Amino acid sequence: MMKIIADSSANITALAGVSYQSVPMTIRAGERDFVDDETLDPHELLDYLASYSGKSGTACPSLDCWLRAFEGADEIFVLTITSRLSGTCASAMAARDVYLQSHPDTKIHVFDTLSTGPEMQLLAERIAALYAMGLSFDVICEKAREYLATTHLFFRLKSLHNLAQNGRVSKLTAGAVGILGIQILSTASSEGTIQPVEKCRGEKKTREAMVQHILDTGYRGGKVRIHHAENPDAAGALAASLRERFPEADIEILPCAGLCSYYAERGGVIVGFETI
Ligand code: X90
Repeated sequence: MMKIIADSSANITALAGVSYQSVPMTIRAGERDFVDDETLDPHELLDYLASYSGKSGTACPSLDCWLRAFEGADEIFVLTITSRLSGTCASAMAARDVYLQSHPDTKIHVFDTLSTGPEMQLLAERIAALYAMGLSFDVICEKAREYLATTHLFFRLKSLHNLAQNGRVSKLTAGAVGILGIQILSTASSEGTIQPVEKCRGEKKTREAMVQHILDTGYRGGKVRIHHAENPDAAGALAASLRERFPEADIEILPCAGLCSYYAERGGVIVGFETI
């Protein structure tokens, strides 16, 4: 059996036509641990965080979580959030090594996506499509890696507080935000780090800047996946702007699960797209 497994920052819990499993991260705030699985309500998480002024943080999946997810499959594709911002990839690689000792015939490939959310969704969908074509495990891995080099991620956040509090962006970068009405537009760099690209004021200008960066990066009507932290209006308006230029584009909108809701914060929008 083949299986695609991704950490919960991919924001998907199922994938058409294949066996898919999400492995949960954890969000910690004071006494409370929020496990980022299907039972987590991101709305409740965001409300709780808004009312909680202490320190909060996150934790990557344990080695055991991965081992349990591997069970029963013999061709396994693992997708993780960028290794530059999380221990998730290292934990998956360690689990792979342990698992292969007792299951030497199992094939496991770990993709460090150097990204998160919608770009992980695109890669998972691509792997499912390559598998449906009947290609071998190694060829799927090779083509999936090539595909990953043609997808990109942009995101707009109203606050970088949680990213800065947890050392995922510098305090200097974060300090520039937090001013009312200012949004920071950033991208996932080719090294898998957060790279701020522009400060925007106002909804329309932020959307226009995002569309411009997407076009400048080489978007020509391919797939787009938009994930948002309780901001369906901004996600919908972005999709509409892209459809004005590319009416046939395959665009899907999904709400963020817990991990991305925590870091993107309420109102954040993350977009992944193809340049092929
Ligand atoms: O290991 C852990 O505790 C998880 C740490 C995750 C840190 C970053 C999460 C970012 C989520 C925010 C915008 C997209 C960032 C792009 C990355 C290159 C969403």
